[in-house]
Amino acid sequence: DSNVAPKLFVPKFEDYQKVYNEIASRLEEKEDYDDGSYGPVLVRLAWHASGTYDKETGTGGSNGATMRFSPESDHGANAGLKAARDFLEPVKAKFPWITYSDLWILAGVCAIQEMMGPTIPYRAGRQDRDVAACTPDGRLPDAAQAQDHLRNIFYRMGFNDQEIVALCGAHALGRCHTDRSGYSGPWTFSPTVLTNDYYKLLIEEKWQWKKWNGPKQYEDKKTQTLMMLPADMAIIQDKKFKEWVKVYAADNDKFFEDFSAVVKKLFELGVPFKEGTETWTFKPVNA
Ligand code: DDH
Repeated sequence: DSNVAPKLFVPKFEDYQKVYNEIASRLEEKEDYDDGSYGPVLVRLAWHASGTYDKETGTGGSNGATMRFSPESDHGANAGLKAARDFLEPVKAKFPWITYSDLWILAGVCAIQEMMGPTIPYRAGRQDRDVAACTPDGRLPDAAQAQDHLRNIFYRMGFNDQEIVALCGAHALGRCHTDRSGYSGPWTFSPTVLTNDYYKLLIEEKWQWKKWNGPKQYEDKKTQTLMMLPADMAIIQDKKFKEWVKVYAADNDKFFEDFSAVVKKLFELGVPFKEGTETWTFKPVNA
């Protein structure tokens, strides 16, 4: 019957779990990439896609994946994230029905879970937008600045002090690259496993300025192998922030609980989900 419309493929939970599994199976594919995993840079891609949100104008956020385009891809804060976007291209080619916007966030969720982090509930439904939806430069935090700047940036997204500190715990993961941000080194000794070590190290170690020609950053006095950005140190220099650093340093379960909630909020900023959109949790592959 020629009047029957072709059946549209409507992806379900199982289909997204397949995408999750594909990403998970490829995270450690290239042994010589950084610390052996694409996980950290995928988390950073999802965060920079989301962290452009402005609650006053409703612009920015993960709905759109506008970092595919210049000028947003060229913003200084996004240097190096091409590695993450390129990593996901074969996944997009294998599952062409998923939007880039949903894929980037799914990759962030997958990376956190596969790096032994908490479950991050996920909703699908982001739509890709074109270059006109690119956000202006300057919406993401500047690592050289301190608490006033952090509050300006994160209050604009709609977060409070506790949430700011919980989000910063992501720096347990990954490292700084001199050819990306200019900074150098990892924050923790296990940059591919999510733990509350970032908070413990902030409190327990002695931090000193690193003597080098690069941008101002801290190193741990004991081993001189770990780093903190000025913006990281700000959360123990500020009394209100420091209270939360102490809470998370003392209690990994509390950190995981709050981190899951705040990352879900971050990843959904400004996303116009249809009414009745289901919340899913993906089954970890490597955990
Ligand atoms: Fe971050 N981050 N981030 N960050 N971030 C860098 C790397 C990573 C700041 C600056 C930098 C968050 C908050 C802040 C991750 C996740 C998150 C680098 C190094 C800089 C600089 C980039 C490079 O050289 O490759 C600043 C400033 C802030 C802040 O002021 C709060 C948040 C909220 C998250 C999150 O995911 C929720 C991750 C992961 C990395 C490691 C990337 C990698 O390639 O490894």
